Amino acid sequence: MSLQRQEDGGIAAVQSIGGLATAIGPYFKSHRDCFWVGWSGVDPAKYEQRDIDRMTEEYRSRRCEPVYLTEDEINGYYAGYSNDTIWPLFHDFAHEAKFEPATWKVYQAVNERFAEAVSTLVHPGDTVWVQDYHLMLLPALLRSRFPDLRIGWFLHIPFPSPEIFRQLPNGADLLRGLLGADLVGFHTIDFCINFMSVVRLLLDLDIKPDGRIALTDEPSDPATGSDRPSSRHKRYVTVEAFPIGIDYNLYRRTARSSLAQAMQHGIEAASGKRTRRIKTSLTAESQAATEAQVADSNWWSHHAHQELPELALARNLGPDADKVPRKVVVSVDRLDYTKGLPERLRAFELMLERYPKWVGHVTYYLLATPTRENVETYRNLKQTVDRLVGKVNGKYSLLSWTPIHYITRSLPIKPVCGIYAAGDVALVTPLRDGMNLVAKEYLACHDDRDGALVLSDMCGAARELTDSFVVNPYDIDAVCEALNKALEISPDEARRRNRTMQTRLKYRTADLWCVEFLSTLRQVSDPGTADRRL
Ligand code: GDG
Repeated sequence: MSLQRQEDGGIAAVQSIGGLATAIGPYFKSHRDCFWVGWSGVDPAKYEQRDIDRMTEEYRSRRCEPVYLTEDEINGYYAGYSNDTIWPLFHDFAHEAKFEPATWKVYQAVNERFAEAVSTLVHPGDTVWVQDYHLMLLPALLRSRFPDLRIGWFLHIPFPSPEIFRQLPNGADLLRGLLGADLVGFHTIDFCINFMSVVRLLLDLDIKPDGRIALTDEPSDPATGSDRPSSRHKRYVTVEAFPIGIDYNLYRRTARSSLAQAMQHGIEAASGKRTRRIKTSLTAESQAATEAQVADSNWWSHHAHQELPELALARNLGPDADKVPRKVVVSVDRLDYTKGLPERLRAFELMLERYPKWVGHVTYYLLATPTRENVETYRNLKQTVDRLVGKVNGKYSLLSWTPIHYITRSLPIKPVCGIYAAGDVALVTPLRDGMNLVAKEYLACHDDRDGALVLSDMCGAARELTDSFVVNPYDIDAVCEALNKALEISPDEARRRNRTMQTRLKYRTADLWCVEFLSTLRQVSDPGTADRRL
């Protein structure tokens, strides 16, 4: 949630979009004993001091402590080091990562600002849960101020292999920052292993067989002056995987709300699933022309190389056109280069080319929510996706059918669930992703219903949702084939596959994820328990 000034001068709360907000929002709302410290989303230079005071009050009344960042700080810390250095590198897009000493300095300074903000709120023995790659220095900054804090840190994105991580000029500093925590969490075991390998490689620290990293809080022993760690000050950092879940019932219920159903029915009608068939979707005039030309075999021999899509369709399918079912493919993503949108669009295009029976019958609803528009790579990506959607639509559109419905604005949760519910197939093919909640939300919206999931092997969710059609998202051919199979799956088979995955998702919710992380944190940071684990 962030506050924004409205045209009438008032201030309104706006829901943040993205995995972190989706995952932790419900826990935060239902647990009144916690406080959220975060960037205010507001540039203080654009407001009078009394407006800032009002906003601060408003935030605090919602148990939030705002950290106000200047435009330079946002550029250096958020757009810069966080999203132009760490984000691409951690997603294996090393060629996109920029290494600029200036943004690193701002990243350090802003982490200090967060440490100050948290310091005004905590007492010894309190628990602080630091979220994500924007605040990798914060655990150590807090540890040096409050040695008795319980500190956890969770990474929502992948943690890269040592070969990739060691490219980061300030990598060792980031690791030292993280080792201020008692518990360091990732979505998957693979990311834990990467992290431990990197710690061993860059910091040469001792890692116990159970995965704990042994540390000393003090760099040297004051009694002897030696650098040998004093066992009195030994502390352990536990590394563990906590695969994040979703609020399953929220998505299941929301998909059944009247607004979501209106959206679902609207999509089904627009794609012809509910009412029309391919033949009747042509206007009478064009259909007559099509039929006359198809009947004239001589015409075909001369014009086959320049046939209109309607003609190709009629020729290829003939009377069987009516037998091909209408289907809807959906996807929901932030417009981010890690989500693999261009590759996915190429696979969809290939599917239309290789399986012409789907032309006129499969409509793709692509919700691509704008994000990080102040980073150049994201603006370029938007242009690439615009162009590809235009290309496919230009190449395959019929008079009354458009292959891709492309929405580039953020929608409220009910229409998003309506889109999920309308999808016979969800195409979720990130090139790299920590978890990917969209795959899970789709399955929740198809509770007790058919619907097929095509899922990238490169996301954490693929480790859990093994009954989906798992594909390599870089392999356009494989995605095309998986999409075709998913479109052809029988309802019984789809339900059978979904049931196993849904059972898991129903149990492993976002709320349980929070509870498990926090109880593990309590356990590993309790000196008595920690000793027993030695
Ligand atoms: C990070 C990691 C990890 C998207 N557009 C709209 C909208 N969304 C919601 C989706 C979903 C969320 O945003 C996206 O979650 P993802 O998990 O797919 O991806 P990231 O934002 O990159 O999240 C990711 C996650 O953190 C959690 O740890 O899974 O790997 O990258 O909830 O529904 N929601 C609404 N309107 C939109 O237009 N209401």
